[in-house]
Parts: sequence; structure tokens; C-alpha cells
Amino acid sequence: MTESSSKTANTDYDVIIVGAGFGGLTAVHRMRELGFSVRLFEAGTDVGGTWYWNQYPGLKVDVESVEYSLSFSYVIEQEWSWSERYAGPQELCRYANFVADRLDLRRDIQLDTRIDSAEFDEDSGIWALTSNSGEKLRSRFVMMCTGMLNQPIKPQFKGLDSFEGKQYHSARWPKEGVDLSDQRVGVIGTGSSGVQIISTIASEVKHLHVFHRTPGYCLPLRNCKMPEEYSKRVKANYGEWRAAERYNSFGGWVALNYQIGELVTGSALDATPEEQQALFDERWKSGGLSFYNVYPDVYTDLEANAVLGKYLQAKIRERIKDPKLAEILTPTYPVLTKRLIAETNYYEVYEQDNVELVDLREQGIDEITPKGVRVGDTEYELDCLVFATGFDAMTGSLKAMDVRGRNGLTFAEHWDDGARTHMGLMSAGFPNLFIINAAGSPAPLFQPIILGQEQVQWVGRLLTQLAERELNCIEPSAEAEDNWGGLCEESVAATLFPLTDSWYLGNNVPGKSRTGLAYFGGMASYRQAMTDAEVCGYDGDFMLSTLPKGGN
Ligand code: N01
Repeated sequence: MTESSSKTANTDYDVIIVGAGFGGLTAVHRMRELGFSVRLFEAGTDVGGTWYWNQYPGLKVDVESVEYSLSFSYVIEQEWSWSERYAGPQELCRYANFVADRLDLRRDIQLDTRIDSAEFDEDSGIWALTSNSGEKLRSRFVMMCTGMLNQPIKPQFKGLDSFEGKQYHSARWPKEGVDLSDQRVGVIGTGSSGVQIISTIASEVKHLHVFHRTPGYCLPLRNCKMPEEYSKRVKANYGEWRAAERYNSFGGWVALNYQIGELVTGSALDATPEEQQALFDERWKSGGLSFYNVYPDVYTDLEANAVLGKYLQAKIRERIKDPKLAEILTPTYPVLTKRLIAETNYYEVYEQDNVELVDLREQGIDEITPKGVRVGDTEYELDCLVFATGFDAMTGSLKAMDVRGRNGLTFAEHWDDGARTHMGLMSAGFPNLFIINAAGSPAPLFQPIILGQEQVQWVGRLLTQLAERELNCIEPSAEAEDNWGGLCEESVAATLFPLTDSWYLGNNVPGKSRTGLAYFGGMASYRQAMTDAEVCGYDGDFMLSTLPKGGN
């Protein structure tokens, strides 16, 4: 780093990173490699990010473990071996710990420390951060690696606090576990979290009521012990495979059917019924979310989408004996416009005598009572209530934090009408603050672990360039944010996603604007936008300066 960089300006660190998930761990390593002084703060007592916080029963990552892993270190890639095709949170946290130890990251990580506030000083161009223990810290740059699905939400049902039993949220499950045997349990929500919880606890609890509103496309995960041959093949081909993920695929993932780098091209409508069937059967057999890699026009064309939709609807119906239940549980919205749900024996659970589905399609939950949940005239008595009701995705973490940019502007204010960012990496009025894997980026579609690394690398190159040019302050213009917001809107309008309510569009949170929430243009065009910004030296869309004026 040069003299103009942050170290000379009375800071504790060049870069402060918030959050010890995979984005944060990558950031510590990269910033250190580039010669910056760095400190990462994590509210949890261990590294692992989303896998530290989400430890509900039955959780398995829905992306293949070999793919859901960091690619920036050859040593890490080669030395770590996954035990299962889809790892659970404990193994994912062990992996995060392995990364932290193997790369000697721990000396720059402070656990059990929540950053409560961050304030930008316009004169010095320095961020002042305060932790929950009152520790005060100053840095030139801040990287918010706080995750896209981190802020849990609970619908504000009437009487919520009157319930006399225990309440849990899927995203804050007690690490020591919960004994649910002999309990009458109610689960609200049947997204990825709810479905995995339901499938796992059904055999354990006395009685399970599933409060069910919208059926999802639930597909068998087909988890298994990691086949050794597959693991070896992946390790030998990681480079080629990662390149395909980054450069060619829409969503940043390609490892499917134990094959590497085979992306489907061409229209579903040009394929013969036999070809469609053969491809879909192969995906079905493979399991997991392999249906993300099918004909690309399933994302953009209703007719093409219906080809896959009908196939999966039939597969779901086949698994449910009771026709009434089959009708309730079979989704009808365009497939893939909400995230696919990876499960194990989910539909079969409804055959158990102790499991009852409460259909909320016509009549929602009226209130939570001291004894349970009331829907219309029926009160369901419960000992325990599980909220698997999701997250304030993409924007929730930063809106909840007291982050103040220029003129005391907070994210809650700046993002009130939508997520205003440039490329999902920075926001106007928040100089030198970088956002990883969240608002304005393609996070919902992409494999977050791939995207986060790309973004961290981009920030690293940017900070290096700033130092070389003897600059120390950068922020995007309001116009650049407008343009990016417009691109986000154009990109989503070209797809089928707006046809369905989902957290992708923010409409799982009452009143939340979807503007600029995410970019739906695909991995290749997102990477191109990042490259274009670099190639022109960040001029145009970004404002660059040296603070304080005239040097430190
Ligand atoms: O949350 P969700 P999630 N009354 O928003 C229901 C990732 N993830 O935590 O669809 C009744 O998907 C709501 O109903 P509806 C993954 O990306 C990954 O399950 O709005 N019900 C829905 O059923 C995933 O997509 C993994 O009609 C209400 C549920 O709550 C994302 O996280 C595991 C309600 C919320 O589903 C979020 O998943 C877990 C109300 N008032 C999560 N309000 C893996 O890798 C909400 N609901 C495996």
C-alpha cells in the first residue's frame, strides 16, 4: 500500500469486515494477501455465517457440497474432503473452521462481537464502528459480508406473544437442539426450511400440524455418502469446472448428475418430447436442484416453462396417495420462479397418522392464542410453534444495522423505496463501504459462494488501484444507482420471476419495494459489468477522491 492509503490516517485497520461466513473469510484472506491490515467482526461465537445461525433439524445444503465450497485457494480445494454429497450445517461449519485455520485467518477474526453501528466521517473519510461491548474502531474501508438471508422474519400475527408454549424460528434454532418428542408441534411455513424441518421431526413428535399456504416444487435431494471417485474427479477438474460456472452458466452452478461443466443449451420447445423426457428423467434421477440446469428458456418463456412445470407436477402427484392432499400440495405457479425445495421423504410424511396439514389457501391464520393457533373457528392446540417463515432477504441485515453514511443517511432511509446500489457492490452516500452477496447483486439466483468470491476479488483490485492512484475514497453516483436499478428492473422483466410472489422480489415482506433488489441478467453479464467498471478505471459511475482534501 502507498502512503495515501488508510494506514496513515489514524485508523485501526485499513479494512473492517463484518460477518464470518464464506464471503467474510474470503475477504480476510484476500485483503491480507494484498497487504491491507484487516479485522473481521462476527456476532456469533464461531465462523460459518448462515450455517452457524441456521441449524434446524434436517438441514442440508441444497447445492452439491463439492460445488458449495471456496475456489480461491488450491490448498483448500485439494485438502478438504466432504463426507456427504450435500453437507449439513455442522460439516459446513467444520469446513469454515478448516478454512480459517488452514489459512491462518483466526488472528484477524474477532468472534462474539456484534458491530452495532458504523458512521462515516466526511472530513477524514474514515468509518467509525462501535461494537456491542462498546469497543470503538476506525477503518478507511468497510466490507459488509452480512449475508443475503440473515434477518429472520415472523409474521406479526395477532396474539403472537400470548402463546404459552415454546416458539422457535428456523433461522435461530438452538444449537443444543430441542427435544420435541411427545410435543404437539405446529410448523408455519413450507419453504426450504419448513419442508426440511417437517420431514425430519414428523417421526419424532407426538403430533404435527403443518400450516400450509403455497405449495412449492419439492424435489428429492438424494443425499448420500460422497462417492470417492466423484470427489477425486472433481478435484482433478476443479479449474475447468469453476471457469464454466463463472463464465457460462446463468446462475453460477454446473455440477450436476455427477457430471462436470455440462450446461444445457437450446430451447425446450425445439426439443422433442422424448428428448425433454430423457433430460428431465436424468435430472430427476440425479436429485437435488439439478433442474436449474435445463433448457435456458424455462426462465423466460411460459410455454417452455410449462414443459418442465408439468413434468414436476406429475412427479409430485405420483407421490401423494390422497387426491385432496395432492391437489393442495401440487404447485401451479411457473416452476423456478420461487426457489426449488430439496427434500427427503417430504410428501410421504403426510401419510403418517400424527401429521395433519392445515390448508391456509382460503383462510389464513387468524391469531395465535395462549394455547395454539386459530384458523377460522378451529383452534389447534400446541406445545411448540416453529416459524419457518423466511427472511427479509438481500436488504434486511443492513437496514437493521445503524450504518450512517454522508449526512447521517442510513440504509433504512436510502433503501426505503428499493435497494439503491451500483452493481450490488456500493451505495451512493456510503463511501468506501462494500456490500458482498446482497442487495442489487444477482445473489438470489447465483451460487452465493461463487458470487461472493467474485465480488471480494473485485473489491481487492479496486482498493489496489485506489492506492496506486493515491486516492482513498470512492462511491457511486446517484445516477449510476438509478441506471443499475433500471437494469435490475429490465433484467427481471425479461424473465418469468415477476409472475410469482417470493423473497427474490421482496414481496414476502409487507410493503417492501422490489426495485433494485436483485439483478437477474445472469452471471456472464454481471461479471461483464464488473469488468467494464474496472477497465475504465471506475470513472463515470464512481466518484473518486482523496480525503481529507490535500492529503492525510
Ligand atoms: O423461507 P421462505 P425459507 N402465514 O421465504 C410461509 C434458502 N434456504 O427459510 O409461500 C402462513 O422460502 C410462506 O408461505 P408463502 C433458500 O434459498 C436454503 O424456507 O408466502 N405462511 C413460505 O411457505 C430459500 O429459498 C436452504 O405462501 C406464511 C414460508 O413461510 C430461502 O433460504 C435451507 C406466512 C417461508 O418460506 C428461504 O427459505 C433453508 C403467513 N403469514 C433455506 N408468512 C438449503 O440450502 C410466510 N409464510 C437447504
